[in-house]
Amino acid sequence: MEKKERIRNKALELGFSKIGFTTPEKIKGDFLLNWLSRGAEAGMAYMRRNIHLRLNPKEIFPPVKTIISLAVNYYPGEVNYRRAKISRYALGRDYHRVMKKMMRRLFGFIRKEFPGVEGRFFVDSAPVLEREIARKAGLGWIGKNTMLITRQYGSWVFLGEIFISLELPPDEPFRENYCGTCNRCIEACPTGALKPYFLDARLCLSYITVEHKGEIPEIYRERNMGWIFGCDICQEVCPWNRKAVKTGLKDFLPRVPPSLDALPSKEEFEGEFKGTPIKRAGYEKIKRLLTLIK
Ligand code: B12
Repeated sequence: MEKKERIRNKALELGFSKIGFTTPEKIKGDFLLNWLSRGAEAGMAYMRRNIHLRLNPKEIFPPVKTIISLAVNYYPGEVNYRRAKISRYALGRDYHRVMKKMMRRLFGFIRKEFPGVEGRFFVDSAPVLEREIARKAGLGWIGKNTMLITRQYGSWVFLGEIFISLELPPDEPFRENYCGTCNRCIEACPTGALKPYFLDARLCLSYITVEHKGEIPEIYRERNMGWIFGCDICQEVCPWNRKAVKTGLKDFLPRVPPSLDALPSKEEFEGEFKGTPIKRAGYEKIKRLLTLIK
């Protein structure tokens, strides 16, 4: 069997939904520079650091010859939201941990099959333009809501990469774009954070609820639509997410209720949300946002 085929089969066996192979050449980064020049990264100062690394994957891991891009479907099935909504990506176990574990296994397999191969794997954990790399590896296209959208699972996928020193023939990049004239995500965003293929984090409910430190901006008070951790609106309205398939991974099934009806005590909060992304927001912030939701 071809080398790529063996890796692909193992990845699917381990629970990955999609896999693609690409080369680590320099990425044309106009979109990143443009995004930063408009201040759209808001308070995420780390996005300004290491720009050269984001655009030059080889600088992250010089021996790299091939980047393996991996996607995992995390769609938790239908969610009945009430007040104080938690976005779907945060309902299950923390994806960083889950994906790292899966990637460690896949990399272990690669090393066994191809002795001497060196590598590194990342999920959000390095300055990597994960969506653009996934597109280049053929996994899907980048939609107007800036999400990487796959034909089979829509945009409900997490992304991760394994950089390896083994040279493999790259897959065809995804060149089509199936957003067409649809603008549902742009129209649905309650804060006007989205323009086609551009997201202004200063206005994004996901940024405000998850990343933002300090005083809660006025726009959140006015238009939070009930989101207290993350926001799924630009994905919920996407026609490509209509036929989403429920994840086959138990780790991503909801472990916590999707809506917080009342404020738990600090101890309850820390216990209940242990191991999920929401704990990272911290009790005080959730408590504050709960007083502001409509
Ligand atoms: C910073 C960050 C955020 C920020 C900023 C998001 C953003 N759109 O840039 C905030 C906090 C708002 C955020 C929110 C979310 N995030 Co986030 N985030 C990241 C992170 C760490 C970096 C993204 C980045 O580099 N942004 C800078 C911009 C310039 O790059 P970009 O995202 O690739 O988007 C640009 C391209 O789309 C580019 N572009 C590409 N092709 C084309 C083509 C054309 C024609 C044009 C004009 C432009 C264009 O234009 C965009 C500029 O806006 C990544 C992990 C990673 N290391 O990549 C996760 C990541 C993007 N996030 C992820 C997720 C799940 C989310 C949320 C869904 C969580 C939630 N439910 O609340 C939301 C979605 C909001 C949204 N619509 O993007 C996933 C996305 C998976 C996917 N299928 O795309 C990632 C990949 C994490 C992961 N490992 O799975 N996130």
